[in-house]
Amino acid sequence: MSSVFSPDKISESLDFYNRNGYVAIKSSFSDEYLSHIREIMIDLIEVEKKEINDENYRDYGFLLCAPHYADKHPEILDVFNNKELLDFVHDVLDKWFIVYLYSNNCIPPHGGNTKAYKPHVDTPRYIPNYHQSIVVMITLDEYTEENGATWVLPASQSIVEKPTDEHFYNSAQRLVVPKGTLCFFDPKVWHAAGTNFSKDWRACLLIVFCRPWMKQRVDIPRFMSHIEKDTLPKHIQQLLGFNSAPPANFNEFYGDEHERTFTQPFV
Ligand SMILES: O=C(O)CCC(=O)C(=O)O
Repeated sequence: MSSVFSPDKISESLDFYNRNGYVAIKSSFSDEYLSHIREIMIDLIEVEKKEINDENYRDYGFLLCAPHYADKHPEILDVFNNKELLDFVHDVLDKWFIVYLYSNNCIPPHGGNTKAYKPHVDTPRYIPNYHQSIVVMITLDEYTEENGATWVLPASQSIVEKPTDEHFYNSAQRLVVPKGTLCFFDPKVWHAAGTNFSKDWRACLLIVFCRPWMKQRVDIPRFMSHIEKDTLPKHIQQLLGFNSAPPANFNEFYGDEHERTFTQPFV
C-alpha cells in the first residue's frame, strides 16, 4: 500500500509533492457518492463513444468534458465542494485557479488498457520553481496491481528526456491506494496507467487545474452552453472558467461587471 497522507498534514503532503512530483491524500467523499459517480462515468463512456461515432476513436475510457453532462448528472460538479481537494490545489496554484480539464480514466477489464498506458508526462512545460497546473486523480475504486494501479516515477518532474521503459518500470512505484484517494500529480512527472487484469472496470476522475490566465484544454463554458449558467453556484462558475473568458468586444472588456467576461484578478 502506498503512503496516503491525512488531509490535516498539509506541510508534510506539500513537501512530499514538491520533492516527488505526486502525493496521495485521503478524502472525505462518501463511499456512496464515489460509487454513484463511478456508475455515471461508466455509462457516459458509452454515450460519448456513440456520439463521436468514429472508427479511429482512440480515447475510449476518457470523457472529453465531464461538466458537459451536468444537465443530466449535476452531481458530477459536487467534487468542487470538496475542501481537501480545493485546499491542496490552492496551496500549489494560489487563488483563482480554474479547471483546465475535467475527465476520467476508466480502464476496461480483462487485460484492458487506455491511451495512458505508456510512460508519459501530461504537460512538458518547464518553468523553474513555478507550478502552472496540477492534476488530481480521484480513485473511484480501490487501486491494486491487478486492476491497473498507476505507475509513477518519483522525483522525475524535472527529467525532460523520456526514461527507458526498463528504467521506468524498475524504478516506478505503483499507487496502490483505497477508493476515494486524491492522487495529485505534477503534470511533468513521468507516469503510466496500468493494465487492468481484473474482471471489472478500474475507474477514476481526472481533473486538471491551471492558472486563470491559461487557455483551458477545452472551452468548458461553451461545452456547457446547453446549461443555464445562473443555475450553477458562483464558485463553480469561477472554477469552470466562466469568469476568465477572453473578451471579444469593447463591452466585454470595458463594460459593467455583468458584461465583462474576465472578471477575476489577473494574477
Ligand atoms: O489512470 C491512470 O492510472 C493514469 C492516467 C494518466 O496517466 C493520464 O490520464 O495521463
